Amino acid sequence: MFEDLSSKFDKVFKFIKGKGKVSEATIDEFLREVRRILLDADVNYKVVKQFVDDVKQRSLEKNVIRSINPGKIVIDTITGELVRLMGEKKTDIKFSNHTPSVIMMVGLQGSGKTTFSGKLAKYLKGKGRNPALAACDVYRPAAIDQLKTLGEQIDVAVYSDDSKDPVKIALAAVEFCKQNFKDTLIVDTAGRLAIDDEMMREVETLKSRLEPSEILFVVDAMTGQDAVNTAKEFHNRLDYDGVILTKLDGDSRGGAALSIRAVVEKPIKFVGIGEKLEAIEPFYPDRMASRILGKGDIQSLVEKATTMLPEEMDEKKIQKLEEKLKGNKFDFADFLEQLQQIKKMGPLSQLIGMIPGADRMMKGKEIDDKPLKQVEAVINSMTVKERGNPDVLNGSRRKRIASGSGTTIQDVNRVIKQFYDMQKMLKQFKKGKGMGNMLRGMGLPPNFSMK
Ligand SMILES: Nc1nc2c(ncn2[C@@H]2O[C@H](COP(=O)(O)OP(=O)(O)OP(=O)(O)O)[C@@H](O)[C@H]2O)c(=O)[nH]1
Ligand SMILES: [Mg+2]
Repeated sequence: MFEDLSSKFDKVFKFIKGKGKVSEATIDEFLREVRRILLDADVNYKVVKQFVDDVKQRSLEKNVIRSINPGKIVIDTITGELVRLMGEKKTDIKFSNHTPSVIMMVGLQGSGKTTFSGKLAKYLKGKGRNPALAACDVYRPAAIDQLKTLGEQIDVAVYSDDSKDPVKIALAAVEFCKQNFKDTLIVDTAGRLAIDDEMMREVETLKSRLEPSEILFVVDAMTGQDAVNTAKEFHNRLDYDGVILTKLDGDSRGGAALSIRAVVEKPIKFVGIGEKLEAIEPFYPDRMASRILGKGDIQSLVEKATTMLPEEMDEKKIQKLEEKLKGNKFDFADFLEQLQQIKKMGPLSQLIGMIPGADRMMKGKEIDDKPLKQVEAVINSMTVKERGNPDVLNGSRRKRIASGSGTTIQDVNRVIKQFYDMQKMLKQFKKGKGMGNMLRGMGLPPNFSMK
């Protein structure tokens, strides 16, 4: 996410960090560079101007010119201003005090409304709510089926009928919720290629008839400044409550994420970071700033791991693992289990982005889950005896495993080395509690930095 932006900031930060003392001219030179970086990232030019002016003024207020550590002052100010730009605090979904709370999705065609409806339903279900979905896109022939398929995947009821009238469908869905004790109704609406009056009237009518507790404007982050413009137009007509930024997993330059809040004064509530239903994250301005500045997002990583642990790795499993480690019995079967844990957390490319500095390190490199799959294939080609006693893996066994798993001897050797590395690392965690347990569940190295 935003690798380009991060590496440019990194470079310009190095410039200012190297200065013992600065003049106002140096600050201006530095800020001109910052301005260029933001414009290159497709941030709205008015937003950029305000941002740069604010950073300058605050830095001067903090006496940056007299300071012996001007770099720190400027960088801290930029960090703070980025957070402010994106809205300071995470903003939650609002629910009404009668049921069902209605959450309505609006946005252009292909922005990700239907996908996000599914993601949100799954997310809210995980938070203990009992949602249903309403299929109000009556124009695109496959739209209803698309939502139904999503609903099936997450075991959430989808209300649809063939009345061809979105308002009627939505009102009937509200009744459906009341009868079936659903506390939340997520309404998926139809998109258009561009803003047109008919679509706007339709969503306006839906708004006035449904009185949603929340209208979410869904927008594709990859569309940059266009995203900001449509956000504004929708806002003028609908006065929605929050923005959903989708496709942040693509090579979005960051412009939409950084401009939208300032332009429409509505918070970004969630981001979509993939096509899968679990690829949703609440939007935390401070964490996003941290990612943009290449400092990673340890908090989200920790949350991902800890929210996963209770169901995936219960106390018993942890205890069993601990006993195995004590007796030096951590074997390939356990290794495989660890790998599966990591896989459950989502695609590697997503996790990498949360590790400080890793985005930049991996820049331009293809991050795929293939190596993980290869490791799995290798372990799967081992006999039970081999999994339990890795030490028996001599040359001929390795050769057999390679041909059985469709890999090479080198691949098998690498997997075996990784296994021993992991075994070593886990031993160091033997007595570790809390963070240690968590990292162990994730297979991260013990010297993993918390900065
Ligand atoms: N990579 C990525 N793809 C996404 C994300 N969200 C949605 N998509 C994809 O974008 C495409 C369009 O998504 P939909 O949810 O159908 O979009 P929509 O707004 O409902 O589109 P219409 O119903 O035609 O208006 C699909 O192929 C989705 O899989 C995301 O966060 N990341
Ligand atoms: Mg749709």
